[in-house]
Amino acid sequence: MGILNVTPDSFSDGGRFSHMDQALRHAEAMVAAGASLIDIGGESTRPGARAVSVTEELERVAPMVEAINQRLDVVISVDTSTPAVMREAARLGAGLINDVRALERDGALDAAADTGLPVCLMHMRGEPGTMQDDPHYDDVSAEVTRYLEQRMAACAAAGIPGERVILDPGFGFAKTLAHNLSLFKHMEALYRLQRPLLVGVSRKSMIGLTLDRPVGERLYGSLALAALAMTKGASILRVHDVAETVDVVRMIAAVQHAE
Ligand code: 9MG
Repeated sequence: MGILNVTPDSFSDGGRFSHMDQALRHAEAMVAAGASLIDIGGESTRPGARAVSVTEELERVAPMVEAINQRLDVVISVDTSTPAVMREAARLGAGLINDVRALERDGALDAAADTGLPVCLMHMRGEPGTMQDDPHYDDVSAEVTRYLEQRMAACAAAGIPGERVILDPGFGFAKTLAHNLSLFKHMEALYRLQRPLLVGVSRKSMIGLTLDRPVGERLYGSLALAALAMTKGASILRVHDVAETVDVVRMIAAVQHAE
């Protein structure tokens, strides 16, 4: 899964079309490099990020979903917690709803159910603006697993069957470095829920803090975690560096399929 962020200032001025063009070219490059999904997000979920209005988010995401759907043979994932964005993206051709709030927003369960699309439920506590303010867990793997199990139950009650659900432990969301490393080490705890796992660690601070690297120097750390996530059973890797990650995935798959 290649990441395509349509950032706050991208479409807010006269540069709208050139920025859209740039984003499209980036999506094309990721597909050419082997991405089978493109995750389009119009709201930053970085720690401390500001909230965006529904209108702003729709204006950023909808044209990209439409343009990519018309031009590229790829599954479009829409990274949103906003019911109106889910509905509009589905109408325009999105194939997956990726919600870092696990459909907890008012109306999100019903909107996702109405689209009939698969959903990725991610673990987070609180909101991106404050989620890193002293997060605490007694047993991070057990608590993340329990939360995702509860959200699957909420989905089932809203008419989203288990077969349409992908789970994500939410690395970097309301977790310290120690929480992230422990959660990664014990990722197998999530197998109990018997759903595909999506892992997003690309360029994240757990790599920066462990290796003491700025964001531009986290490729090798990201690839190491991508490889480890695959061997731990992850089905989808959400990444910035698609070509490099595809080599890792292909190499591991070749060994896994050998006699
Ligand atoms: C939008 N977004 C940012 N990080 C993410 C992650 O780790 N997983 C998912 N599903 N979405 C993410």
